[in-house]
Amino acid sequence: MLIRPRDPGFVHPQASDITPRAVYEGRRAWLRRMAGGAAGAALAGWAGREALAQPAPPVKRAALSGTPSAVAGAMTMEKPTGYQDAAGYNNFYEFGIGKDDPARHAHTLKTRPWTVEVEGLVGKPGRFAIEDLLTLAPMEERIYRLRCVEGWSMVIPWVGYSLSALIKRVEPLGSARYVEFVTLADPRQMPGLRSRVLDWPYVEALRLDEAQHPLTLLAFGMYGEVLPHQNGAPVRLVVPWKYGFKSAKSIVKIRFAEKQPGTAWNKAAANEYGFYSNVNPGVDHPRWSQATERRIGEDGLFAKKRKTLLFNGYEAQVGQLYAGMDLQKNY
Ligand SMILES: Nc1nc2c(c(=O)[nH]1)N[C@H]1C(S)=C(S)[C@@H](COP(=O)(O)O)O[C@H]1N2
Ligand SMILES: [Mo]
Repeated sequence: MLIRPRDPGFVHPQASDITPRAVYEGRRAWLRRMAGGAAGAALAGWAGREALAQPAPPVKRAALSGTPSAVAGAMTMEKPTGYQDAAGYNNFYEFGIGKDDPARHAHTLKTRPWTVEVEGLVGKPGRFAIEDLLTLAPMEERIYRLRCVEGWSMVIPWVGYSLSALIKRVEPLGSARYVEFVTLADPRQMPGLRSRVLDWPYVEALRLDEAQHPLTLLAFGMYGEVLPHQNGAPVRLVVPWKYGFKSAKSIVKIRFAEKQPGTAWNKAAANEYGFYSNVNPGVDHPRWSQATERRIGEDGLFAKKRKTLLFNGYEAQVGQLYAGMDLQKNY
C-alpha cells in the first residue's frame, strides 16, 4: 500500500481460468435457482450432510473442493476474476511490495508442518494442526468480491468455512471482545521482512461479533484448489465487507482479547487505516478515492470503473453490526 507508480515491470497475464468458465457459470446458475426460501434451506442441510460424508481432503493433493454455499456464495453473481490474475496480482508484503513479487517469491513459504495457536480469553485454548483445521467443518465454496483499499477489486471463489465454527470450538469467555490474527514472520522464508514497511508480524483484528459473522471465512483454497502460497497458504481470513488488508494471510496465531488489539496497518499510518476499514464509498482514503474501483482483469483503455458499494455490497448481511455507529469516525 505504498505509493507505487504502477509497478512498471508487471504485465497482466492473460485471464485464463484453470477451471473452465462453463463450470463456474453452470454452478452459479444452479446457485441462483436454489438460493433463498425453502429450497435454499433444504439445500443447505443437504450440502452440510454431503460435505460431512466426504473423506477429509488429502493434504498433499492440490484439489480442495467445497460444496457451493447456497447462503453466501449465491450473493455474488459476477464473473470470477481469472485465476492467473487472482494468483498473479497480490499484496503480501512479506514477499515484497510489487504486485508480482508474491507470485515470484512465495515458493519459499513452507506450509507443512503448520499449526495455528489459539490463546487468550477462551475456555479451550490450544494448538491446531493444519490437518485438523481442514476437517473441523465442512468446506464450502464462497464467491466473494475482494476490494483493496488501493482501488482495485477481484471476484474470487474461495474454499473454506465460517470462522465461527472454530470460534465455537474454543469457547470464548464472556470477557472476550476482540479477535487478533497473527501471521507468519520468518525471515528465512520471507524476503520482504528485510524491509521495514511494516512492524512484523503482520497483525489484523476484528471485533468478536464481526469474527463470528457467518460471512467471515477461514479460507484454505480458491478455484477448487488449495491456496497458492501467494494468496495466503495454508490458511487465511477473508472478510468480504472490509478492505482487503483485513484479510490476513498465512495465520499462525488467533488470540481472543478484551482490549482492541493494535493492527499492522493502523500502527503504520493510523490516519489512513482505521480499525474497522469497512468498504465505504463515502469515506475516502487520504490518497485514494473509494467511490469507484477497477476490476482486475478488465483494465485497458476502455474498461469502465465500477461503483464501489457500501460494505462492498454486503450491507444487507452486515449493516446491523454497525447500527448507530458514526462510519466517518470509525473508518
Ligand atoms: N500476511 C499478510 N496478509 C495480507 C497482506 C499482507 O501483506 N500480508 N496484504 C493484504 C492486502 S492489502 C490485500 S488487498 C489482500 C490481498 O489478497 P489476495 O492477494 O489473495 O488477493 O491480502 C491481505 N492480507
Ligand atoms: Mo489491499
